[in-house]
Amino acid sequence: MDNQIVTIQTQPFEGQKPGTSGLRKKVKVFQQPHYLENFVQSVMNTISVEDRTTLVVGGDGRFHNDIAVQTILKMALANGFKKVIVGINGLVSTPAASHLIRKYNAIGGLVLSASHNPAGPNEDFGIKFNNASGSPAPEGVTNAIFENTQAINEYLISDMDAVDISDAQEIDLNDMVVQVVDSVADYTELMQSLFDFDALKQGFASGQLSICFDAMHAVTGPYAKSIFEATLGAAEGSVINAAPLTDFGGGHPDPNLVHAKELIDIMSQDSAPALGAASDGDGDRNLITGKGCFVSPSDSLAVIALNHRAIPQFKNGLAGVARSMPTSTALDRVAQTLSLDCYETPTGWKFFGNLLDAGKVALCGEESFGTSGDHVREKDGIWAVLCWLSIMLESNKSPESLLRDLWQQTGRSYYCRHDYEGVEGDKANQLLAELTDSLPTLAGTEVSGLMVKAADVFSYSDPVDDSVSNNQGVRVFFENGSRVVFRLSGTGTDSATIRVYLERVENDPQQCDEDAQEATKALGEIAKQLSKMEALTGMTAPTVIT
Ligand code: VG1
Ligand code: CO
Repeated sequence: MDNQIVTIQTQPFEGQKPGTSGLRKKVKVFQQPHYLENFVQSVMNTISVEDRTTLVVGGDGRFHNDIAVQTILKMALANGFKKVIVGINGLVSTPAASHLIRKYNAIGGLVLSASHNPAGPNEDFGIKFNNASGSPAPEGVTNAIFENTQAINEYLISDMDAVDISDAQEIDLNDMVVQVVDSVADYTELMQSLFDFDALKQGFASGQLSICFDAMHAVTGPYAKSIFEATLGAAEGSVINAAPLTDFGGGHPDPNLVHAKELIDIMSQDSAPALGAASDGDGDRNLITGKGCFVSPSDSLAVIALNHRAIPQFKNGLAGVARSMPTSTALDRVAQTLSLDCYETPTGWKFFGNLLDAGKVALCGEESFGTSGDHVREKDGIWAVLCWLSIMLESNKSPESLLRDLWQQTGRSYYCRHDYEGVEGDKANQLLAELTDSLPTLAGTEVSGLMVKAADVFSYSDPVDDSVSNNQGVRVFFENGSRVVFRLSGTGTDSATIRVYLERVENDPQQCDEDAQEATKALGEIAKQLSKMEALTGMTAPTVIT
């Protein structure tokens, strides 16, 4: 194929700073001439010329995915990459992308996704760089990428025609090979190597297992159909909303109680299957529910840790476990019971990468519906569902009774997250700043009947490379074991979102049956009071409660 490498003059755009999980902006922003190209060149500039071997590219299929994939192919060629692995039609879920990077020994990957954010011409797009271990780039790298975006004055691109990526095939472009892969097949094979598919298949055949999996019209539909229906024999129709759409059907593919309402309704009926699950836009998040029984993500993580022996991947034991700081301490209590090391990291999967690479942990999770093991370096929705199915099969228990076992053995963390969305950026920053200023005198004071034990701003020292990440959220601990955490979201595309995380620990097994939202209501009021929420933002109640 004939092509010329062209050097295009450009100027920096403001604000190309990767957030919690890559660069996320409105599609309209990404559609500006040079915008995507500047960022991609800045990523490539951080990879030395001799390291430009294999690159993985793929995304969640949202609007603009196809155009971005072709742009990246042209830039990879122009920047001297030898090979690009791309999913058929540019579709690859986030965990599957992490797997492809590892499987094909790539130097890294560009993952196109804004996760659960809505998609379409007026909605969101995103891009992030994952390193050679398949992990979202750590802060040192994202900072270097950002510095590049601030100084960039040219990028390299080929003028070749669009590459046909509609079928699994190898295309030789002389200087670079484009290998189009069936990532659904690759990922199915990976899951097969981690779980006992024969046993699960029998579980479905005997009726002990049944599932409703809501793919929310996003990228996991084909993966879920391949694994649950075609391979494990779940009834046809077990996967709902299975066709990926560029606008996710106009919905909000965020697997939580608010947005996965269709699934929650199915699971509240008498005819509900044994397990209900959903995943998000890019397939890294998961929601777990039994019949009329929602499992909070923090509890899901703790149940998987407690029952890890039922999961073939962990049959020889767990190296250790980790959770993000706002995630409930249910995991810590399980870790203590099982004598496992337990790490606490800042929000965002990139902080688990070093711990996983160093073999210090093999199971990680976040309160935001993220769970995964050491088989990839991303959270992995379908994997978490397979963990639950394996545990249910071995124990012959429902999600509800597995939850009760957890609470009986280790007490319950009543947990809730209150999101205050649509806040003006300045006001959100002011709220956090004033709250931070109030911390030194908070310990020892009483707020609405609760004594404050300690309060701080969370700072993380990575035990592997000693890098330090400051300012990772405000924590207020109370004498009775309750905790309130405040932080600003780093994944939004316009206004700010203040996240308030509430946890109340109940050690009495007889007192574990309350509704979580009710049980944390008083803490929510205390959080509002402490942060002067109403006075500073005008908001009297959260916009989303999960
Ligand atoms: C949110 C979650 C965080 C998660 C991140 C990316 O970040 O809180 O736990 O890792 O999204 O997940 P933030 O900064 O908005 O709180 V995903 O599935 O959106 O890639
Ligand atoms: Co996601």
